[in-house]
Amino acid sequence: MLLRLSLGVLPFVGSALAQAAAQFTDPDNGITFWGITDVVHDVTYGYVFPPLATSGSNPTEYIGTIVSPLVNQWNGSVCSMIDSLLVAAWPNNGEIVFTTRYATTNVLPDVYPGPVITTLPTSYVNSTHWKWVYRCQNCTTWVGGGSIDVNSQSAVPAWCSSTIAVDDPADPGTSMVQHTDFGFYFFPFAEAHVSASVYNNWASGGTGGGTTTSTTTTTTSTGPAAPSATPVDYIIVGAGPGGIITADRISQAGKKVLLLERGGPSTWETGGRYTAPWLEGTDFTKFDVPGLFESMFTDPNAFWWCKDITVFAGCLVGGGGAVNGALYWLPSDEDFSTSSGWPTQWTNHQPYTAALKARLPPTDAPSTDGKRYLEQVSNVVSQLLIPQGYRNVTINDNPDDKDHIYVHMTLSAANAVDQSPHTYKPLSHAQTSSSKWTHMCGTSFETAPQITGVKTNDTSVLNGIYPLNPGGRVILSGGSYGSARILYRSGIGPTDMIELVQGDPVAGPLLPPSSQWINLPVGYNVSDNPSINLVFTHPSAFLIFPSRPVLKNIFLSYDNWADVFTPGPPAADAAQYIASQSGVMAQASPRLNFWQALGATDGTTRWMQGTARPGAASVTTVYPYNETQIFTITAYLSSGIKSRGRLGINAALNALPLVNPWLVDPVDKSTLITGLKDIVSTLSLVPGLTLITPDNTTTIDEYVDTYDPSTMDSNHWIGSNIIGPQGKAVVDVNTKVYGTNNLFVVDASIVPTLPFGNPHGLIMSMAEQAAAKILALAT
Ligand SMILES: Cc1cc2nc3c(=O)[nH]c(=O)nc-3n(C[C@H](O)[C@H](O)[C@H](O)COP(=O)(O)OP(=O)(O)OC[C@H]3O[C@@H](n4cnc5c(N)ncnc54)[C@H](O)[C@@H]3O)c2cc1C
Ligand SMILES: *[C@@H]1O[C@H](CO)[C@@H](O)[C@H](O)[C@H]1NC(C)=O
Ligand SMILES: *[C@@H]1O[C@H](CO)[C@@H](O)[C@H](O)[C@H]1NC(C)=O
Ligand SMILES: *[C@@H]1O[C@H](CO)[C@@H](O)[C@H](O)[C@H]1NC(C)=O
Ligand SMILES: *[C@@H]1O[C@H](CO)[C@@H](O)[C@H](O)[C@H]1NC(C)=O
Ligand SMILES: *[C@@H]1O[C@H](CO)[C@@H](O)[C@H](O)[C@H]1NC(C)=O
Ligand SMILES: *[C@@H]1O[C@H](CO)[C@@H](O)[C@H](O)[C@H]1NC(C)=O
Ligand SMILES: *[C@@H]1O[C@H](CO)[C@@H](O)[C@H](O)[C@H]1NC(C)=O
Ligand SMILES: CC(=O)N[C@H]1CO[C@H](CO)[C@@H](O)[C@@H]1O
Repeated sequence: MLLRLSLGVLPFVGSALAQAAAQFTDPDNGITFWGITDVVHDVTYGYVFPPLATSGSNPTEYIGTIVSPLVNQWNGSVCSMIDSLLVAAWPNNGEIVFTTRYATTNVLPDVYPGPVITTLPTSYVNSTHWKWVYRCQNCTTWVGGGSIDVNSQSAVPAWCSSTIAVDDPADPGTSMVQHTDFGFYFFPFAEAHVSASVYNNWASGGTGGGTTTSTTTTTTSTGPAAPSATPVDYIIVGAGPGGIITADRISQAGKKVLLLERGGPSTWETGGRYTAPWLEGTDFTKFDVPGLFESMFTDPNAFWWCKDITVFAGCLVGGGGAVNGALYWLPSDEDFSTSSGWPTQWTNHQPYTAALKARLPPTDAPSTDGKRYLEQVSNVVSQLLIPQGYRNVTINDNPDDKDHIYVHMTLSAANAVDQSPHTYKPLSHAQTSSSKWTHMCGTSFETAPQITGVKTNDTSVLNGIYPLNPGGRVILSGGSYGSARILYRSGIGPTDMIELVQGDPVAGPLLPPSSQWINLPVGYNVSDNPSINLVFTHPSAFLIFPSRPVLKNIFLSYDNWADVFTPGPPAADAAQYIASQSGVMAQASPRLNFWQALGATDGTTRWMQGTARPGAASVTTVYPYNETQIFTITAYLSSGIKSRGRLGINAALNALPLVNPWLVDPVDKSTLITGLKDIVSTLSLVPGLTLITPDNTTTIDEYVDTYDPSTMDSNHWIGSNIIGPQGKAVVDVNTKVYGTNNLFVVDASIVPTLPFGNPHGLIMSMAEQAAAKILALAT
């Protein structure tokens, strides 16, 4: 099979960057590696470095590890890759054979002689696994000027594996096939250093514990000189769509509000200055320009992702709203109905949705010249849909009309500048009580049930605590994963999660005594749209940027959006955007969206959303195809989904899915299959249109059966702090956490069921309504 995978992975089409490294200790030797265990093959990769060059010796080496299962005597190779330097290994007759290769082109890489590798004594092959612990010297810089920045906070190394055995397993210089699978992960090189004495002990085969030299963030301030922070009426933790809107509306009502955001600024207006080289000298950051959306997933300096959440989550001002595709659908009545799980008091959403619409008007033609660009995909896909009875509508004119409609992609962007949710920003920030509010991580709450303040990692205030005025309230808006974690760290949630916090040396001692823990289903009931990609070719050229990059290495081929950040779009498109915010860069990659109701065998109705865009993140076909002709339809199952999963934390307090929520319910799966078959049912009516993934050697049923569940992630997580009745839910009708007097949650996590489309429109309307309900409560 020809397998083309690209780094240009869209959030709603894949999750190649979904993992973040965490620290773990090898029980056989005490080495504290940083790394990951890839979720598909269960292979662990880790690295630990000597002290930073500035403070110690050995700046060019590291100790690495690979631990791999021996599934079915599988003896394919596994590799660990930093930039283009690849260290591959495989078992052979009870020993581990390894090689270093340097990958520059789309051919088999040559053996690369520079690195000096020593296998350390705690390596072995047992009946189920092989484990390799190795010292790699002369491994952090290489010919051609490449190097690892061992002080970087967010590098992106790769793992790769092949299920095909190397040609001659005894020979390190053997020829080997291209790796059949790979992934990337975030790696904080700056954290993964130990002292010289500890490193040198391990590097010479010694064992025993070591402590990292990196500064561990502690949440308590010990300085007696730190002053108490000024109390406020409301502390809102998290500046995503939920938190910004809530802060804005509550401060507008005259309350004194402190908004705390763990990340830094994003758009120009919020103080962000990170931008593409072609935008230098303008007031447009990466987060302002809709057309840069796909570069969120290809930029090696991806500081905006939360590094302690294993799925995509934005940790910066605007949260997910600053890094998302800004697809913007106003909620329908059904989205806020009791049958969707909302309490009766929430069904009158219209005034709040109208307030949102007035503040953040949707547009399906964001380019300031009113034109739409690169519409070939729309033209082809509408030819596919019209014979199925689809109608062309303007979606946000009538959000209740969703069956068999197709629409232009619709953005929350005013004048082709990404506005979500930044139109709310100036008001709220002008009215926060503190000029200092970013880079502040809320960690837990003081003294439930009556919360008196929020504990943060800010060492400049007494004990890191921001206090409330009498009658004050805390509103948690940290997102589906972030909010759940703060609750666990405050003793609120299922016991198994709080016990993990108890085991943490920093967070454990800050927990209240177990008699004060509040047992609520925090993290249960989560839902996310399962999404499946269909890839097509059509003779229309979909090439966005004619200057395709050279293939970077043996297994990565960039899709066409990869150029948008650097070197940038063609000069004329760049100039047009800078001069008048018009043209190709005025919108994100999707072009056409469509919806359809699907009757299901359990007697209920489920809905399917389709999103079409030029390019593809992954193609699997036995036939050759023309890369300039590919486009993707992502089909998501939306309203009516029954499947639920669970999220939580691990012992490192990283937040992660514990039980995947995609297609758990068999009727969800069969209904999505029906929808996919409907999409392609009119294929033969569109001249020149070919489905290449799955191709005609694979049925839709087989395709869905073998689809990697982790790539069904749509980043639309909801439900971890579900609203509903006492005993079943986490927050009550006013979004107050059960068992507390003054702790509220306003973010995606309270939403009981997924709406018709991408959720941030619904989440913002929800926040408008929640702010009104909270303000209406007697203090
Ligand atoms: C890559 C991606 C693409 C998406 N595309 C779309 C799309 O096109 N259309 C759409 O409608 N939806 C999209 N979504 C989903 C949408 O962005 C989210 O549903 C939405 O952002 C959720 O809003 P929220 O306020 O609940 O949480 P978030 O947006 O996650 O915001 C939470 C905020 O809280 C901060 N925070 C968390 N913990 C703490 C703490 N302890 N202390 C201080 N601050 C903290 C975080 O840094 C973050 O800023 C996408 C999401 C992602 C990740
Ligand atoms: C593993 O390698 C050995 C030696 O080359 C070979 O005989 C065996 O068939 C391989 N096993 C698999 C499952 O490929
Ligand atoms: C490190 O590797 C490079 C590249 O192969 C080589 O030129 C250099 O001599 C090596 N340095 C040492 C100290 O081995
Ligand atoms: C083999 O090694 C792996 C990795 O260290 C370990 O998890 C596993 O328990 C070992 N299996 C046996 C049978 O000893
Ligand atoms: C729907 O029809 C209108 C009027 O002909 C047209 O301007 C618009 O582009 C069409 N929308 C789509 C998504 O094709
Ligand atoms: C608090 O945490 C944030 C987010 O992790 C970080 O940027 C900031 O530097 C931390 N502050 C302190 C004082 O450690
Ligand atoms: C690929 O498709 C483009 C656009 O249709 C076309 O111009 C080009 O000739 C095709 N290339 C090949 C090799 O067929
Ligand atoms: C399958 O697709 C290939 C490539 O598009 C085509 O050449 C072939 O004729 C198709 N086979 C069938 C049975 O339709
Ligand atoms: C409102 C709701 O559906 N709550 C459910 C959340 O999950 C817990 C644990 O599975 C259930 O008991 C609740 O009924």
